[in-house]
Amino acid sequence: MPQSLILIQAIRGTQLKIGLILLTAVWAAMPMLAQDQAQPPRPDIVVLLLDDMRFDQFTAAGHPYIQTPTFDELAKAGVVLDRMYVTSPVCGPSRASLLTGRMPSTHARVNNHVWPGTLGGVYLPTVFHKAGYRTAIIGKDYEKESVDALRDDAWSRQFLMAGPSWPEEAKDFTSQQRKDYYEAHLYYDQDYQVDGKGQTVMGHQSDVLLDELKRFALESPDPYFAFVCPFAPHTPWNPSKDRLGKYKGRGIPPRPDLDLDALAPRLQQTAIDGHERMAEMIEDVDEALGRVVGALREAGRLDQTIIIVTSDNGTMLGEKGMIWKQRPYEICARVPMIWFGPGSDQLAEAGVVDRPVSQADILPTLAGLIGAPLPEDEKRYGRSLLEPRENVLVMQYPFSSNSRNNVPESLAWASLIGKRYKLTLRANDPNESEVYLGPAVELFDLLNDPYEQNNMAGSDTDGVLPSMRQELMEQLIANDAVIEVGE
Ligand SMILES: [Ca+2]
Repeated sequence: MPQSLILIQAIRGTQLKIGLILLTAVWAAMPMLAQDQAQPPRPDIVVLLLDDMRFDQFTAAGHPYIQTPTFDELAKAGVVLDRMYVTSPVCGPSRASLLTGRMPSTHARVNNHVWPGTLGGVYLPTVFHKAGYRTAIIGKDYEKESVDALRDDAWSRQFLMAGPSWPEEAKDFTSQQRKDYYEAHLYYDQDYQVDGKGQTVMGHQSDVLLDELKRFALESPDPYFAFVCPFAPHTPWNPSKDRLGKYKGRGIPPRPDLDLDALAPRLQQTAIDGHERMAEMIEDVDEALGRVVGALREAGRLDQTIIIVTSDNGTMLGEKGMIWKQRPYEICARVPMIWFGPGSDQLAEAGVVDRPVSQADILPTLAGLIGAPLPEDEKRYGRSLLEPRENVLVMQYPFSSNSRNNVPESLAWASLIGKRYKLTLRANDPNESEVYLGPAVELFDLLNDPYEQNNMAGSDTDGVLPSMRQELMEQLIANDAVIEVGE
């Protein structure tokens, strides 16, 4: 910074003091002011990643009975990207893509049971940490075994749900004991790992985590980045005691593709419970986030804060006669995406509100916004949301193995999703695994058939299938992914 020597006269009472003080001169500061204005903004940033929340589960998205005043306020003041897709509609691969900008095929966290030694490429909190941000992960941490080497440098604060104080018999991810432990303990009076130390915190998890965010935000010198990951509204569906039962009897919001009769009777009740309890659980998060927003407003920091509300995948609860995620349908692959605060005007102007965008784009967008450009990485799929895409890629690996060493080589299915058309190719099912089920080729006109009920693959009256198929295969090759399909 250029500096000038100037003379300061200070008069105190009758005493005249003359000092030479090294200051930035007024005339020298003028061009600096212009330069400062050109510097990228340094907003505080909160990414709130809910677990399994569908794109239609907040009031502003048209849900018939849920009440989410905080999400709605943020959506109204900011922007809603209505066509946000995850890279893969299941927790592990999706979250790893948000943190790296890579597709599952290139970060290698291809399903929930595979933890690669490293995710490769950049790692979101490290980018912010190096840019001078204080960073925090609060809640569900699903990549810890993939990024151990990076953790200490990446997160300034870790407030993680669960930890080694879990009983030994509940540590096996797939065991009945794990399921029982979840049912009994998850969401209330849980164990947390706070900067590496076990701690039991009383109260509902959504309150505990959002209160931790409030504490972290208010105590942080500018700027901070917080990655907040409640387990809500994931199963087990345990809303706060105050809200439990609020929507009992309200049932499943009607949709043309809702076919409860196609479900076994015991699953019909599960679908109904799921819709009602998830609404209650999302309201818990909304209310807790409302306290954070209120505190930031009171502290005069809300205007400088980006708040992103999104989810790692959607889920079917009776729609299409299924209870499942990991399917290519909109209700699984498309997620809510609210962007509040700095950057929202640019996103609206970029015309991406109703265009398909990828959740892998969040990291490059935020990095560009704070002036921390990412190093070149030809394996990074994500790019700035300010550069609209024609189509987005979604992929799904099989989920049939519990072995961490058994990395599947071929995809179960892959989709190319454009503004109007959506093409899905499915592989032949070698193991009769659930995620493969469905036609080998599906082509939907999302404009005229938003519930994906009329597969046009056999007719393709619009003649879009060959070019979409070619682009899909090219994108898979570019992302090191393989799908074995017939001609
Ligand atoms: Ca999930």
